[in-house]
Amino acid sequence: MMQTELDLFNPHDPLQPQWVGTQAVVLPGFALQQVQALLPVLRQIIAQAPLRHMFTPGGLKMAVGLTNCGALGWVSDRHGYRYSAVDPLSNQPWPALPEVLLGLANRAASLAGFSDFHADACLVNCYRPGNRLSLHQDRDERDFDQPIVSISLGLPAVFLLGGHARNAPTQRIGLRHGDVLVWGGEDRLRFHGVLPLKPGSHPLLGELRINLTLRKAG
Ligand code: MD6
Ligand code: FE
Repeated sequence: MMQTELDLFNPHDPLQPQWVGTQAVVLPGFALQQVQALLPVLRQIIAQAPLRHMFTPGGLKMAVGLTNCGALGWVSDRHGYRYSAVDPLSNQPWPALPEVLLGLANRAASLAGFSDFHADACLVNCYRPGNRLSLHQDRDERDFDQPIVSISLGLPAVFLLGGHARNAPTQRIGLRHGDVLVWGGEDRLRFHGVLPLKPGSHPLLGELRINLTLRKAG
């Protein structure tokens, strides 16, 4: 089925923000108009700082491919999780955070009620069918008053939004190509993850889902 047909049979109104928490909102299709500008920029970032599979502190290799752009990048290895100003593969700064991404993130954050978002880091996560992201909290950033803006591209995924305890019930949120999720405030430290990606092929990205999360890390 073509993307346009999928959109026509979309179960929810593509324009209506969906609040999934008191300070967490999905903006369906919010990034769609920027996709054509984003893809070459993303390609450039990945050429400069290649996707890689990082190791968790416990020694497990992450299934999701990862890279970063911005002044700070999230890294994981046997010593732990942290933000680093240099790419450990090259010992060079990460690629700059492109204006097209910053502008999009600021507009999304404002709509969600966060009008002074100052992103300095963008984590690029690349999923292939079968890849998942286990439940976690994002707590390596300095200022939890700053929100996180998450942009989904390519294959759809089911995002799990939990509570403040790992064993709290989770809600399932469908994230499709072009959807933007903004969360912050009292929702900022909720556990979350991504269910195994279903097989499929996206017209623009193929057998891939890319998630961009912009944060103020430093
Ligand atoms: C993903 N996202 O959607 C993984 N974290 O592939 C995250 O881990 C995430 O989307 C914090 C805020 C928004 C997110
Ligand atoms: Fe996260």
